[in-house]
Amino acid sequence: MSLKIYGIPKSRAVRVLWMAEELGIPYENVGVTMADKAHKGTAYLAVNPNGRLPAIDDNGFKLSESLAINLYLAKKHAKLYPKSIEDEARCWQWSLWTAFEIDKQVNDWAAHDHVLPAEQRDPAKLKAALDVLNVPLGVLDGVLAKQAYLVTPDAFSVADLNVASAMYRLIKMDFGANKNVARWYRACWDRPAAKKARDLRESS
Ligand SMILES: N[C@@H](CCC(=O)N[C@@H](CS)C(=O)NCC(=O)O)C(=O)O
Repeated sequence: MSLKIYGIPKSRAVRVLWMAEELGIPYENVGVTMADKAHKGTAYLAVNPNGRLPAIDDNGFKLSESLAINLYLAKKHAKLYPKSIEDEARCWQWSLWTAFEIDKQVNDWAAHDHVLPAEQRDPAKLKAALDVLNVPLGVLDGVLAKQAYLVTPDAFSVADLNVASAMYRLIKMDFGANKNVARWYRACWDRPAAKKARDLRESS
């Protein structure tokens, strides 16, 4: 198998699994976990010296950072990747935006909504996390009020995949006034490849 995707589907590897499913390429999911500290073991550190999931080994080419991996795979297989340099830059913009504006914020909210054991959840921290998260969600809503998808106005691209996949833990969120986010989020996660990735995650 030429493409190895490291990381159990319950990790951020779900983002890359979604991409691989969209591309319809063969891959092997190497189920490195955090539970047994395999992500800090010598074998995995040779793939990703940061000791974080996911990473890939594509025929000897090793890469980490889920969003960068997806940009690489989409460009390599010429699918979900724009043709113009401007749209390519917009895909980078949305991917960096995801890393800085959404990734931590989603996890902070999810921790106190459903991830932490019930007795450790704090309603005050949940509200504070929502207040922070609502700022980028409002920005996203404004963009999606004008177009169906983030970069190519009427077509799903790697930009949508990177943003929506990083929002996995909002899957049960009521987006409230952010109705354009709600519509776009459903459209992204209703894709067959997204459902496959979600199944892999939820059945593992
Ligand atoms: N920015 C990285 C974040 C990777 C990351 O933090 N992954 C988590 C699992 S979802 C991890 O490996 N945590 C273990 C650790 O930080 O030691 C990416 O998007 O790939």
